[in-house]
Amino acid sequence: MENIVDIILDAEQIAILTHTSADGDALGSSFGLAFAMEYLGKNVSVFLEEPIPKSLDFLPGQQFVSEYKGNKFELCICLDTSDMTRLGKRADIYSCAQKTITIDHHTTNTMQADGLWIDQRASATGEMVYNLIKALNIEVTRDIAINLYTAIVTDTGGFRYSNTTPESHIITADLLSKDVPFAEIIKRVFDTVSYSKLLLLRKALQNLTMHFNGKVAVSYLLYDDIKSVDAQTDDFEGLVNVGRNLEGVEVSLFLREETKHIFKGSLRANEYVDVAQLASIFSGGGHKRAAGFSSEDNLQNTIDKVLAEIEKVL
Ligand SMILES: [Mn+2]
Repeated sequence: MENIVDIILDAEQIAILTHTSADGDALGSSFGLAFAMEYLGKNVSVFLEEPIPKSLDFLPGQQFVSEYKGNKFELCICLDTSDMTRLGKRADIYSCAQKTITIDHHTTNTMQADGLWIDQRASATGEMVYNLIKALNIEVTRDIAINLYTAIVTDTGGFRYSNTTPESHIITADLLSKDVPFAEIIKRVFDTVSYSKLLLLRKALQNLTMHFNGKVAVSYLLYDDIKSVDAQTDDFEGLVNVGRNLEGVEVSLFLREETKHIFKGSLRANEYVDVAQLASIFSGGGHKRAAGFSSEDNLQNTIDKVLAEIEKVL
């Protein structure tokens, strides 16, 4: 972290990036860090691939979001992003920057950087950003606290996932002391469901199948199903958990046809299957109990191949 602090202190213009389909940890970490960089007098911009999802539009710091005009940055900080493909169309901002920093908690991180900080024990990148802000001697303001709280609470599923640690709670306790409206945030990110998401859930349930004596749940959404309900990117969030939460299930696989003939796969495990390992067989990655991959094969082949790999580890 010392190296990262030095690189930050040396730079004037800073770009902050996070992964495509940015979630609570991605956006909360980015905006939280952007406020801290502004406090240090830096010229800071956040570049996103897509518009901010409705469930996260309460996050302060959206004034930092800029449109990329092709300029080169002194420093680019990449957050919560395990590899270059997850930067989408913004990969050049990172590769063209004079200096780079990557801060992430994914076990499968393959990024290269002048300052590389990977901590697999961190429940969220937001935890790491919190520790960085402390190391920079910056006061945690309410705006920073709302962002980092959202980052940690979303990546731990409301402190319910096994990645939750005493450290997550200690950091969150400090954040809550900054008057964070936590009940409203929890309601917004976990309990509020859009009508289009409800329609997708109905379709996903119709497509649900069980395998290996109920140990594996598989579901999917096809491109036309998704188009027909005018789905938002965050409408898919959590659909994989429907299978994971079924009694007796160890692994849940959820596939969605993101663009015609390209499937985005999500894998979740409950107790013992390492889905990061499974996802890596299909050039994906993630965490032990939550991972993802992409497939350009057709639906049935994709399901068959993943099931064959799951069978080996069950
Ligand atoms: Mn994360």
